Amino acid sequence: MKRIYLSWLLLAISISISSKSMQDMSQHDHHHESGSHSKHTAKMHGPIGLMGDHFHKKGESMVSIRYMKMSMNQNYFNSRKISDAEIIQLPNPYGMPKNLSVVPQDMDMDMIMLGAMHAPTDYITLMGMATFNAKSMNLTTYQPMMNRNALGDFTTKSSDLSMLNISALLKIYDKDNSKFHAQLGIKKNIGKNALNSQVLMPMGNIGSVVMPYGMQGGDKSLSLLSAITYTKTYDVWKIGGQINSQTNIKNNDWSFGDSDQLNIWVQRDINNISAWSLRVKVQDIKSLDGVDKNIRAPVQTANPLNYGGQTVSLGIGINILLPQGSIGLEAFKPISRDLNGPQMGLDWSLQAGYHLSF
Ligand SMILES: [Cu+2]
Repeated sequence: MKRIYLSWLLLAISISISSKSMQDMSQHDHHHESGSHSKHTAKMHGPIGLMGDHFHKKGESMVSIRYMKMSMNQNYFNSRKISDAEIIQLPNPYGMPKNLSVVPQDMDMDMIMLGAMHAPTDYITLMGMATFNAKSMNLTTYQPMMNRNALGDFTTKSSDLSMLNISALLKIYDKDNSKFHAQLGIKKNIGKNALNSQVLMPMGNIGSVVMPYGMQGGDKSLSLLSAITYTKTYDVWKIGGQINSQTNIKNNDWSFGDSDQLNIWVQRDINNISAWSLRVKVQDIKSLDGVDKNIRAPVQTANPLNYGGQTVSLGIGINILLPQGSIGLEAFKPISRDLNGPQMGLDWSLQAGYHLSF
């Protein structure tokens, strides 16, 4: 999925919709929306893992808390699984030892996201979010030469307040149970980017090194967020599509690559208070941009090229209305991946969250 293709698609959709939305604006002083908005159903929010999937009416506010877990336990080279034995034959781009000698075995990432939304007018909803993340990785160190036996395992960990972002959701169209809006925002990554950890070196000693990029608290970059989202409700069904992009505009030495994401989902009411969802997510992330000269360990994650790639995942979720607010749960599993490798691939992820509108 190429960035240029996305821009053209975005442009084409905007043009085709804008003529309609002009007509819509002139008649928009009728403040009664039909159906979905006034009638609270569990599908008024999209699947919990989506960001900025809905906007609010003038004067409405919402707060949310979400938890996300990502679990990885397998290395990939492009779309193929790759073993430790193969990885330690790959060259170490930083010189000595000649080959990669430390191999990631599994990684868990936990994130907590606090969000708030407020609509000062019917046309603009402001949205802010803070993300805290905690990462843990287990690795195995191999002898750098000769018979390449495993020397032992070790764990690295980091946790940090990682990101702050603020966006405006701009309503383009909201009529006949169809909603269309754009998102424009900025994301500031504030996580520490040079955290150290104790590691088991290939020579068998324990040393302290700057952790590879993926284990850092953040990258200190500033990014532009943009998205367009369309949803349509047909009685008990709702379908939606979102294209979103994250583009780095300023970084310190290095930053994680730009990303584009396409989401297509369907939701269906189970009863008055719950709805299930099915979502397809296509994610394209560029490799890491820049370099930190202090990150030079003989491990795949120290190479900026071994980041990013494309992943297609399938998510299944449920939203449930509570007497106060609503909860959502969504589980994800990749169905295909093409990772810049060697790189650990996502095995599964889970999101749970709570929304409260007032
Ligand atoms: Cu909201």
